[in-house]
Amino acid sequence: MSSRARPRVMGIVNVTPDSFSDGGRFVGLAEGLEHARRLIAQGADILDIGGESTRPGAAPVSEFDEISRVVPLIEAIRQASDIPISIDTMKPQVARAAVQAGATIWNDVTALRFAPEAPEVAAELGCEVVLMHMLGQPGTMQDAPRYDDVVAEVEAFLLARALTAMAAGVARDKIWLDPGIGFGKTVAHNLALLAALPRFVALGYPILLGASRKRFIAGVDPSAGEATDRLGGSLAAHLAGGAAGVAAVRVHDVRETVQALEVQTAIATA
Ligand code: HH2
Repeated sequence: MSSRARPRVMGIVNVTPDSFSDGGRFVGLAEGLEHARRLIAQGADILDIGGESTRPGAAPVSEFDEISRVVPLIEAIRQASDIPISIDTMKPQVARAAVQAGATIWNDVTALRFAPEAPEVAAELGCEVVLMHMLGQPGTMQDAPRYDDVVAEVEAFLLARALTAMAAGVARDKIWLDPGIGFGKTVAHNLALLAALPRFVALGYPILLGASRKRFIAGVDPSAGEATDRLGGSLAAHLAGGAAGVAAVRVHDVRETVQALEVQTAIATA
């Protein structure tokens, strides 16, 4: 029995031509806004706006292009709703422009390592910051990733990045941690991290979990070759997050995820 609230559901809105699971579908401002409105109607608690794909082989995007993609969308969402907005970027100047446009969370898959000034910019912006673990670089991270103890190494990395952020002036209560499912990890590494979610939650920082439609699901169920065939596996992973007490889950399938987490909480509090 538990009275804990369910994780918040962060809906993914990509304004990129090449993101891995909805590639080419939500490219322009009008489509992005329509998608954002749909996710809000489906019960999203947060929207994560991304203008650059981290998919292996994805084309890099210039700072100017990334800002031109995300800022008008953030402004348009801000006009339509007061839902919290996170900006999924590794570039400090994109984060700055996004926060000025109304984002309140900087979601950084490089954990403030992309540019030397990133930790100071995070402190100056005063926003919440998601520090995610990634081994290597997006282009090559899936080339035979190796760990002696994946859970211990990801944990040590995240704690070290939290210390770096705090040393630059980011308040402790603004920091979230994310084990980075799929970022430089084999199927076995991803499963070990999911099994260890209670240990990550016990670190005392809010944990964000992003397993939505990721390739490890096809490692367990080879029939799930297409990203859109992975709803069941995504729900299973995010329910494991709910059971462990993660603060939020980053998903494409908002309605189904909200329903699954609501039922999980209803059972736990029955
Ligand atoms: N996964 C992706 C992007 N950003 N951010 C966090 N904090 N955690 C994640 O697990 C995470 C993330 C995956 O990126 P991409 O390949 O661009 O696909 P999509 O944005 O459709 O999930």
